[in-house]
Amino acid sequence: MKRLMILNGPNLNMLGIREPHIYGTTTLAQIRERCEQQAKQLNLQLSFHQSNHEGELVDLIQSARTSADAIIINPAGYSFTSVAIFDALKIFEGPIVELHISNIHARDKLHRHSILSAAATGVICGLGPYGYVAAMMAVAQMT
Ligand code: DHK
Repeated sequence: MKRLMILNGPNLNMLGIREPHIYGTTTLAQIRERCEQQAKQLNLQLSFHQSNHEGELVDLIQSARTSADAIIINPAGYSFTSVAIFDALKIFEGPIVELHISNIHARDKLHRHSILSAAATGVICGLGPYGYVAAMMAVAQMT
C-alpha cells in the first residue's frame, strides 16, 4: 500500500472561520475526513498533519523520507517565505504536490509567488477543498 503524507501549514486549522470569502467554509476536520475516505478508495495509507510551526513542518518532511512515498503540502503562508521548507522538500525523493485552496495567481502580490513550487512535482490551486481530492488522485497515479 502506498503511503501518503498530507501536510498543512499555518492558520489552516482556522479554515471555516478564516476569511471565508477566500477559503470557503469547509473546516480542516471536514477536509481530513474527505481525505480519509479518498485514501480508502485509492488504497493509500494516509497520515494527515497541520502545524503552525516551520520547524515542525521541516521535521515532518524529513520523516517522510522513510515514512511516506509521496507528499501533498499546503504550505499556506510559508509558501512565500520558507527556504527551510524548500530545502527539506528538495531532500524528499518521491512526488510532491503543492496545494492551495485559493488561486494564488489571482491574489494580491504577497500571496502570488510561491518559492516552494520549484521543489514540487506539480501544483494545484484554486479548486477549493476539492484540490485535496484531486491531488490525491494525481499522487495515486504518480507513485
Ligand atoms: C493558504 C494560505 O494560508 C495562504 O497563505 C496562501 C493558501 C494560500 C490556500 O489557498 O490554501 O496564500
